[in-house]
Order: sequence, then structure tokens, then C-alpha cells
Amino acid sequence: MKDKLLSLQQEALDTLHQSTSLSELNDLRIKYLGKKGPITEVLRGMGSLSAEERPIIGQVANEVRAAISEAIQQKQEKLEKEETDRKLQVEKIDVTLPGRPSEKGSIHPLTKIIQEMEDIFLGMGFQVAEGPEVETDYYNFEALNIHKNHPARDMQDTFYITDDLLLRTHTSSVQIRTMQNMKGEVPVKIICPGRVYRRDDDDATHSHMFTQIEGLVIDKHIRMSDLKGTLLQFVKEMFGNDTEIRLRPSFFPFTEPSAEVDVSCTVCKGKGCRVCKQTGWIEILGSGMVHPKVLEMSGYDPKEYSGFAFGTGVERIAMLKYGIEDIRHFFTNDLRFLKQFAHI
Ligand code: 2NM
Repeated sequence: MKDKLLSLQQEALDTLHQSTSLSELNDLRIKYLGKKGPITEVLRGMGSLSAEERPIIGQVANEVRAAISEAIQQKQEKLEKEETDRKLQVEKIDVTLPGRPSEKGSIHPLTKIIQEMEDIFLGMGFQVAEGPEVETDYYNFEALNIHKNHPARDMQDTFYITDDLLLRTHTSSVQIRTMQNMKGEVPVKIICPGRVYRRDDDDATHSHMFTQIEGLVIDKHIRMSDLKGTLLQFVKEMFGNDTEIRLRPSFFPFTEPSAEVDVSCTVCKGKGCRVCKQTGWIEILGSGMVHPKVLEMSGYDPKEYSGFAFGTGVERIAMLKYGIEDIRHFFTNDLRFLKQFAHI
């Protein structure tokens, strides 16, 4: 019995010596030390041994088991270390190499203009108001004195979702919502930036989606000269202190009187060039005194209060300021276009 155990030990150690992988080692462990292995079998058969033999064989069996187990453990550590050394050799990396710089994004030119305009108007005491792009007929048309058979309501010009729901065609709807939320309080002094939608065929100067900023001031004794002074201050901050404005009579259903506002050409300073078509002036804003009906519908008594409003296209201002010749560039997100504004 003892000899058998010792030869088992010898056999196990020999095989162990020749094994070269962790999986072979594992097979070996199961074969010699496992539940169905020869040593377990010897220990299980101890009952049939004599009282003198039992402790001797028991001790030898335990010693053999310990010796094999210890040898396997050592071999395992050796193989694992070899594996680690091999990996360290093969997967060597140079931690002193410079990193790859990650690409930095930049502010979209439209966002930049909105931020600049917000800064200018915040400086004059305005607040920024925002509202939904999906509007009801009431906020987009009715409350702005745009009556039922006005051409702007035509299916041809407006994206309708249902009979009553549509994509807003201007941000004036936000101004109506603000007036109604203010419940007759003054002053109302807001600008409303946001996307608006019109059914247009896209070309170099038209886009079915564009960005507007509209302004509204309501208080006692607000006059046309307040409108003129506010817009002059705005264009001087936006385009330079030497910029002039010119008001021309116009018509909007929601203002009376109404005026188109031109700025002296930002390119030739009024001398006449290709951009201003030799006129020296460029139209950038619509404006006027808020129509009494509009004030009344949104909770302001036109006998007590008056107001001015204006609206402008952000794309048009960005195109003038940065010399962009096609409105579609703003929405195609070509990185070659966008990267040119990384420094602004
Ligand atoms: C424009 C031109 C003129 C305007 C009017 C209003 C409101 F809500 F007070 F009636 N908001 N915006 C307005 C007036 C907008 O954009 C070219």
C-alpha cells in the first residue's frame, strides 16, 4: 500500500515536470487529487486495514497528497509568472508617447449671433422669452390680427399639422403668450429667439426653417422714437459704431404704423457695392407700433399702454456679418464650413 502511494507520487511529479500549460496542470490536479483519484480511493479504503497499518498508511497518503498539491501549486505559480512576463514583453507600451489631441467643437455661427444679440438686448434691460415651435392658429395668427383670409394663413405658406395646429411662422406667438402671462403688468421688455418655419422652396436666400429674433416693449408712453433709438443702439453694437439706420413705411397686420429698417451697408459703409446693390442700404428688420387690437386681445388697454415690436432673421445677419453667400450652409453642417467659425 505504502509503495503504491509512493509510486503514485513519483508518477504525478514526473508528469507534472513535463507539463507546460495551466490547463494540463488542472487535468493533473483532477486526476491525482480529485474525488475519483487514487489517493482519495486509498483513504476511502482505510476501513479494511488493520489497526496498526491504518495510521501509517493514513499519514503516508496525506503526505503524498500534500507533496503533489504543493508541487502543482509551485508549478502553477511558475507558469503564471512566465505568462505574465511573456505578456509584458509582447504588450509593451511606451507611456512617454504624446497623446492624440481630441478634436474641439466650436460654436455654430447662428448660436453665436443669438448670443451676441441677447447680450446687446440684455444690456438694454430686455429679458429673453422662449415658447413652443408647434403652435395653435390662435397664437400664431388670430391674436396677431392676421384675419382668417389673410394670405399668410394659406396652406401654401404654412406647415399645418391639423386644422388648428401648425409650425410657428414667426416668434410673435411667444410674445403673445408672454403678454397674456403678464396679465396687464408693465413693462414688457422681451426678445424671443427661435426657429420658425415657412413653406418655401430652399435656395441660396430662402430656407423652410430659419431663425428669428423678435423684440417687444410695452409700457405707458412708448413712442416710435423709442423703437428708433433701441434699434440704432442695437445695430451700432452689432455692426460697429459708424452704422446708420433708415426707416421706410411698410405694412404688417400686427403693427400700425409699420416700418422696414435698413442699415447702412456693412461692407461699403454706404458708398454702394455688390452686397447693397449700389444703394448703400441693406434691409434687416421689420418693425412698428403694436396694433391696438393686438394689445387689447392680450390684456393691455390701448388707451393706457402702447408698445413697439420688431423682428429680424438671424441667418441674414450672420450672412452679412461673416460674408456667407448661401443660407443652406447653416443647416448642412459641413465641417469645412463650421470649422471656419472656430475662432469667433
Ligand atoms: C416683425 C415686424 C413687426 C412683431 C409684433 C409682435 C407683437 F406680438 F407684438 F404683435 N411681435 N413681433 C413684429 C412687428 C415682428 O417682424 C418682422
